[in-house]
Amino acid sequence: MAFPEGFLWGGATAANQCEGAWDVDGRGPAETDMLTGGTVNTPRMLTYRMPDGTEGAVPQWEGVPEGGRLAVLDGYLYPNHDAIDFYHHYKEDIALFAEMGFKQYRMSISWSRIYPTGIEDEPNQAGLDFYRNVFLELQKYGIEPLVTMWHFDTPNYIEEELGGWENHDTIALFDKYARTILTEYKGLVKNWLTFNEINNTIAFIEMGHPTDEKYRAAYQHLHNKFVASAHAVKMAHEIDPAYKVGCMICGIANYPLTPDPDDILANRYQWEKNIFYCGDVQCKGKYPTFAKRLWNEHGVELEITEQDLADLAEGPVDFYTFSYYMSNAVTTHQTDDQVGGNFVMGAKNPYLTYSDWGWALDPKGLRYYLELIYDRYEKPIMVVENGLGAFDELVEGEDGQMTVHDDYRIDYLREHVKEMEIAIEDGVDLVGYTTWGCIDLVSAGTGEMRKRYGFIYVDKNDDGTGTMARYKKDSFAWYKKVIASNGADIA
Ligand code: BGP
Repeated sequence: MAFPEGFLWGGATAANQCEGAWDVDGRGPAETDMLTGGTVNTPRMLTYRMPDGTEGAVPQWEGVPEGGRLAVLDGYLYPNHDAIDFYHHYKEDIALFAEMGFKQYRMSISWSRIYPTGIEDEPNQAGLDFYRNVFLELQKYGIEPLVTMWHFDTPNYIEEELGGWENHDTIALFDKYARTILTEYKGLVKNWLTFNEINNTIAFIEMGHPTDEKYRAAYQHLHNKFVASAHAVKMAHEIDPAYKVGCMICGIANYPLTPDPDDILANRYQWEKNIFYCGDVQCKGKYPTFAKRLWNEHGVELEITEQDLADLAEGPVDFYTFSYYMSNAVTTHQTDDQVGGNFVMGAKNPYLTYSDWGWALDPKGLRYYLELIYDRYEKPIMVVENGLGAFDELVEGEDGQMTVHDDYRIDYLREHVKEMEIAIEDGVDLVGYTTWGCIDLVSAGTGEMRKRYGFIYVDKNDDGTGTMARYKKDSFAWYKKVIASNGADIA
């Protein structure tokens, strides 16, 4: 049997996409609270108010006009405000995860529940209590938490008043937050991730209208996060030697569309810019040689201190994690057949099929990615997001219970599990797998509820209606069987 004993099967969520209770018990706002819903063709918008009182909305990757401040406005729907109300349903949800046999549950802590603006001296006790209760509930069932410290939700005060991640001083605020949670949850948590899909910072600005200045800001933003991540790793090891800390990369397998040497080079550079740049710094503790070329392309000059470089060298991560949904084809040739997905645009690959949201379905790309990355870093790896966002239809099952017949989801997951198995046989030290959105939640990219990933259906609609009732889909029983057999029975 390929999957090693103790393999960490489970599921993943993020605070901003499932908790709801956005302004409850002292939580402060984050940018994700001012994001509207979108669709596959229309972007999520950030809503804002100008000093003169005029109001407006811009696509999320554009940023608000100079002087504007994010604001919750009348007439807009903000899906993350209530999400699936995990804040009040966590006991019921964790019981369902336990019923599936989860060994691990990946979740994130919302920074602004702990420090509402980020600058307080003392943490918000109600926020600390909430996560303690969640960890205790997981402990009851023997489920290991895998905790992401940052999943898209910097306190808004830091973003707007202090310059966000472009400001080197934000590192110290993150240090304080990291120290608080690492100290508070000692004994309840073993495995941590610092920044979710840290590499999306560059891909994200490229979705809009990137300028050299935007590239400079994005690379500086990343540098500051690298240093904060290295601090967190070092701190974690000091606070509890049993702690292990990983990086988290948006993992997209890139292929050249043609054998034209220009495409081969462009593809390699895409790997470097989008995937290796962050992984190398976080796994090796130093910038790779090609960083210079990337910076020079946009005349970027970064503020990097000697101390920063020393800190990076002292804080390489213990393991590598990534999300995997799709591959991407890279070409220098003109192509009308463009596809987008997970914050990246590429050419359409004629050998693949695509999801309803245009994401390439490519299980073999997962094996490709795992083998390539393991060879590069030789650190334990976890796939911490994978899954199919699809339309689900709630119907009455044979037992009279409401359910979803989601064979398409089972097929998708099965094919990916098969590829993980081959990668393990080929020598990859793969130690865990948490499928994305194990319970339906708000889509990060489009803000939709109807883009569903879960084994558990949540009765919540895009217009905000719904009872929040939870129902088991067919995939629930399938995954339970996969976990119980440690991946041997995936039929
Ligand atoms: C990743 C994020 C998740 C998640 C997932 C699916 O980018 O880490 O937060 O949402 O992709 O994407 P989407 O929600 O856009 O379907």
